[in-house]
Amino acid sequence: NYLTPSHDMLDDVESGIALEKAIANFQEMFNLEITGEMNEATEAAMEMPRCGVQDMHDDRVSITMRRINQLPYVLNKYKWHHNVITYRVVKYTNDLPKKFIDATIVKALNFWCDVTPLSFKRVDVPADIDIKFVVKDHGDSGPFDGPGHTLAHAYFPNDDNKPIRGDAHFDDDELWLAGGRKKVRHSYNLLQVMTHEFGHSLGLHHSKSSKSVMAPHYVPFNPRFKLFADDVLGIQALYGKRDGKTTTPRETTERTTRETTSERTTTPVESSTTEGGAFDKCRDGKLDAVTTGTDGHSYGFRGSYYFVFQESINSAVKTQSISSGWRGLPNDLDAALMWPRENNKKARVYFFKGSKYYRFEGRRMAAGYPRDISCGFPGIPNNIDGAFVSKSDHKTYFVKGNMYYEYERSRGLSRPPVRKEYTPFRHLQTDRLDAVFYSTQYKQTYFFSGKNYYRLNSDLSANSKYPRAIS
Ligand SMILES: [Ca+2]
Ligand SMILES: [Ca+2]
Ligand SMILES: [Ca+2]
Ligand SMILES: [Zn+2]
Ligand SMILES: [Zn+2]
Repeated sequence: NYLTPSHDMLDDVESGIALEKAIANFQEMFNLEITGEMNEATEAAMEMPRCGVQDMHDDRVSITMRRINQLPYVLNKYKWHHNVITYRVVKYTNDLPKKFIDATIVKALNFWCDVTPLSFKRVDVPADIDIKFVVKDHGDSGPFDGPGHTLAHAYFPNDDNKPIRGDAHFDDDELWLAGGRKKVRHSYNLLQVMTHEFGHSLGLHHSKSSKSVMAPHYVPFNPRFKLFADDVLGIQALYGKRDGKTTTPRETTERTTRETTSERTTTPVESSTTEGGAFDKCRDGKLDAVTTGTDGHSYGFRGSYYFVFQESINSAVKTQSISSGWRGLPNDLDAALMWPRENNKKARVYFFKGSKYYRFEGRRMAAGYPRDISCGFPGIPNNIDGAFVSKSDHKTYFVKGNMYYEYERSRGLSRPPVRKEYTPFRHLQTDRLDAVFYSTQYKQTYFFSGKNYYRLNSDLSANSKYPRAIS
């Protein structure tokens, strides 16, 4: 039984020797002095808010793995044998808006997705990982305990095929927070606890490393929360790496910090422009990507250059190299997308190329990028043509060939992809897009194809004044 909280287990142990051994195990797990007897430090450690999955287990396989590796992570005997893991939200908490909880689940799963070949798909039927917020007795063998102490628990993948395997339960007697600055008793950061529980859902036991996400105790809110090297090694020991990538989160941070320190932000307005040759290249060819920037300007990208649209869509000047204006961004982009400010989320620009995407806030690339589209935008294919937020229904659309992927920022793909004729843009006079964007500057959605660009009337009917040529 994986679910018995350790203190209950201790109560149940009848033999004095077994109790001593259990206490010694607990002390080892928490890096306490190993005495085999209860003392103040041990008691305090047992009372701290924590995960309800038990630390001590006699799983021979995992113990052996740990000895061989000499590492703090501990693996379950079983793992999932498919790479697309499904999840479902069975019951929400009222502590946070549903949209925020949805987005937090995606974010927590993405930590594991980023470093493994796994991807995660939301479904509305019983899933690998069924997620619910519940109180006290909730139908399994691990009733919750009211505010504090046990915060959540999850079930390991198992070979018994029982539907509960993989499921993650959260104690709704806790107050779940988006951040962690509120000084309310028994309030905990949801992202951190979810990431930990999903680690169990995928087959990780508690880690002995206190810095690990898989450490059994709740760690106070950390705005820079992410997987620790030990978590990455643990999950990769089960599932392998993503694309044979060897980057650990720690290496990524160091590299990004260095880049950020030496960064000299260049804005198109301040710096000198390269007109002539480079500009001509933009005039006679198709665009790779267009987007509104977080500054409200309209940007176009082609090959190794970008430019800023001026007073109208066909007067683009101030051409510059992508490497000078958007540090870290590759040439020959597939698409770009701006998600505007929403609730407490900042406006962000996303760039797409091949299987990767890049997130920018202003002109600065966020740490840890590029990431895989299959993690950050589950259900969206690689090598897309364009992406935009539709002004008419406020939905995000990804376009590849004649297929449109309707996407919700917090939940992901909202329905299977459809051909253009089944979308609100069916009157668009082209089936092949190079780039598309909603310009906050011109308050219009523009579709680019070859040397032409299009727009629809406000009721989305065909506009006979288009196409026009990109000048
Ligand atoms: Ca399940
Ligand atoms: Ca509790
Ligand atoms: Ca494109
Ligand atoms: Zn746990
Ligand atoms: Zn439960």
